[in-house]
Amino acid sequence: MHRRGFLAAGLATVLVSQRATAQMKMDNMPGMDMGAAPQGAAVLPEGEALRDLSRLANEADTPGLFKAKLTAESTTARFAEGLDTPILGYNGTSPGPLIEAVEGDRVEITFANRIADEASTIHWHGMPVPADQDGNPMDPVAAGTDRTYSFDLPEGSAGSYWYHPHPHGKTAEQVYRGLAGAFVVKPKADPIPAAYGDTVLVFTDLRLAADGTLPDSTMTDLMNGRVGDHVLVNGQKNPVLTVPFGTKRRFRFYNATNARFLRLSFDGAPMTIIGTDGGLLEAPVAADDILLSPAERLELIVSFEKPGTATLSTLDYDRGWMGAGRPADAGLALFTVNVSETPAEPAPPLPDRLRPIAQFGAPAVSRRFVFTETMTMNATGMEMGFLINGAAFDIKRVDVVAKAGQVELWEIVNKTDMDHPFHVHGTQFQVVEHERGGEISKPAYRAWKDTVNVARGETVRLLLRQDRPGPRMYHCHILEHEQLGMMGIVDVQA
Ligand SMILES: [Cu+2]
Repeated sequence: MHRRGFLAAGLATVLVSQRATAQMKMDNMPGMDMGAAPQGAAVLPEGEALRDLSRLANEADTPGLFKAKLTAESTTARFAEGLDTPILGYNGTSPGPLIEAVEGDRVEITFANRIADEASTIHWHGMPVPADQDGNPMDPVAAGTDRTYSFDLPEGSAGSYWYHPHPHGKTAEQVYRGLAGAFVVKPKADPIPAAYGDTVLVFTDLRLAADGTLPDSTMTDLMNGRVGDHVLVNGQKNPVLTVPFGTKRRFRFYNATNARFLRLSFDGAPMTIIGTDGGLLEAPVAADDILLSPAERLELIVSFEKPGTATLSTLDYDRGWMGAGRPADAGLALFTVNVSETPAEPAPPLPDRLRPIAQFGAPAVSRRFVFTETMTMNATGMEMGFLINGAAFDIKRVDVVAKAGQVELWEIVNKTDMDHPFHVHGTQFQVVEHERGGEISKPAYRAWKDTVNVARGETVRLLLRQDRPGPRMYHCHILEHEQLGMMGIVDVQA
């Protein structure tokens, strides 16, 4: 049988026999029901003014030091009128507070894990931090305990990073329950005119039951990654920002969803890409639409050139879906900008050159990582795996040994029926080429990235170098796939 047919048939069998036998073999998963998620039960208000993210205050008196505390704990959020939703928040909010520090700063953030009965960590996604400060699953922070993460932000590290939990077996759940926040590292000298502002938009994905609770994940969620019913921007549904016409605005878009691919266009306002995960490009690049896979970020300048309404909406993108219930992905209005009749104050133009990006030298080592998925039926139900080089993640196994400071070519081969966004901890890489159906294409621009989508049937080649020793994770950033095995450990040796 064709494999896709097998997968669909396997799923149908499981769905029919759900009460009797369906069972997935994995650690630490909450009890789950097999049915489809309740759809459209709760109505969320739209059109409220965009709220600024709260900011994590710097408690240090010393220049060059950023010192603060982040507490993860149960709290409630008011998404739908009259309903308090139990969520997890950092310092009581979801998304967590925006952290803003400057290149050259030392960062000391004490993490207080107040999640009941669950270990957690804080992973500094994309940031050049030492391995033992990076919130790996091997370094859990037990419930009720604190730990301080300390690291320096090197010169040249300005970029749009984020933070989220990474505990073994619980990452997907802690993130969809609300734990994620943006961490912006500012350069000492910024080539982007200050008049453009700097607005962080964190996209999350909410599924809300009629009673206001967050439903447990279903089998469909585990296979495809959990996709919610409402894409939120800074915790709000389709919020509104009003700007004078002629405004140029700098935005940082964060895909902090578990599994939703966001192909976006700003109807009525031209977009220019100026940066990626790891900071600015060499030169601005105009874009009609953009694709942000889970965990990716982009920095954009949007020009609001005529009075009226400019809407940021989703476009169709088929990332591969197993079984029934593929969510509608096109036509969601995420964010609305009202462009007023008042003309904007004149602002300086966007520079033609933003910064140089050094090219890597020739790689000393080439490595190949092949993604596969397996689904087998047995007497107790269905067993499912998302594998790299034929193996599911084992927290005690080192998959790759690398040498600090050495350039490596990584070839990521996706032999599955779904796209998988590939993320490497501890460094930024450069994508060299994509290959699909024998056709090789180069990226449109050179860029620093820590997450790249590897589409179905595609091979992505990238160059990277790990400069700090210690174990680093690499994994699919559909968090349910990471949890079902699509992760490995590279041990970087000094
Ligand atoms: Cu995946």
